[in-house]
Amino acid sequence: MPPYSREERDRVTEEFHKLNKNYDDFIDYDELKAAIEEGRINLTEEDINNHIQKLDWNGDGKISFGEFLAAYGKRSESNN
Ligand SMILES: [Ca+2]
Ligand SMILES: [Ca+2]
Repeated sequence: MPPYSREERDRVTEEFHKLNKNYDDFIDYDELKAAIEEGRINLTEEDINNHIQKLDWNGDGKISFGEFLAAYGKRSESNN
């Protein structure tokens, strides 16, 4: 588990809750699609499946908070 500062974790949590409209602890296809339609994330509808596949480590078709957090960790590592 990569070390996250409290601020980073708070930011990821906030980001996750913005996308997770129904508070079921997962981000799914429909929620990503809604976020795109509202202009909150910078993806095309065609990107959604690719994006989910990349983030969805356990293959249940949804992005859990752990998977979301891991994706953020990878992103900040590649910036270093
Ligand atoms: Ca959800
Ligand atoms: Ca998953």
